[in-house]
Amino acid sequence: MPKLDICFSPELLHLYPLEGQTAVIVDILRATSTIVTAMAAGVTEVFPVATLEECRALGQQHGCLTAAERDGLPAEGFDLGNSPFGFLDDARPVRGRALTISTTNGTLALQRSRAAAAIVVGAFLNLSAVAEFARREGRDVLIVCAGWKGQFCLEDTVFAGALAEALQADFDVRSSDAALAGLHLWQQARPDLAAYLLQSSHVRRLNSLEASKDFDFCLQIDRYATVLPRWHEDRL
Ligand code: 3SL
Repeated sequence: MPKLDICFSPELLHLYPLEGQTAVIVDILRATSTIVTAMAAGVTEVFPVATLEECRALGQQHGCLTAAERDGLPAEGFDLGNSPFGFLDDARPVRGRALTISTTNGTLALQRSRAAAAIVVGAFLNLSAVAEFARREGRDVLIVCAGWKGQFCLEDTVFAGALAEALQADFDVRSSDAALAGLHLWQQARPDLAAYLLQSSHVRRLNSLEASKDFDFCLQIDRYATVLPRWHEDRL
């Protein structure tokens, strides 16, 4: 039976053999939720990059939309920040456009996971699409939590537990303490996900930055149940 494990931070990735695995990259608040929303809104392809300079350069090279965030705030000089609502605004239709995006932790986690055999973007918004993909591929799964500047994040780990639970009939989700911890946190959080995650430090950070409506949006399970951003060469 293939194994499922959780890497709590990109800083720990050197401890995990990514080769041959399916990597699910998670930054619930907000990068992976935003990427899923962008694709659901009709963005054709996404170039996730680590630095603002790359984001700017790729935007010019491909003539695509640019989105960037640093420390929870939209970075200056880009079309969009990192709010999913930026892609749902009728005044700025995104359908048919390509996008390049750079965020503090999420796009970095994606870049650092590139040794994996398959890389997909996971969020509560597309939980079922990710679970189905992992089942179909049948490889070991590593859920990579983007965390916050190298540190553990509650919301990413709770999502990892939800995915572990969805896959527990087909994957060994009990031989790693990290996966067990994710499952336990999800079981605690599930009865009232929003109330549970209100305790998280990033939620407090976002509230203080007046991005709290993004919080409720990003916790919707399977709003985009068939959207699956998957890495191909240099883009999703
Ligand atoms: O770090 C990231 O990738 C972001 O998702 C952080 S924020 O939610 O935009 O603050």
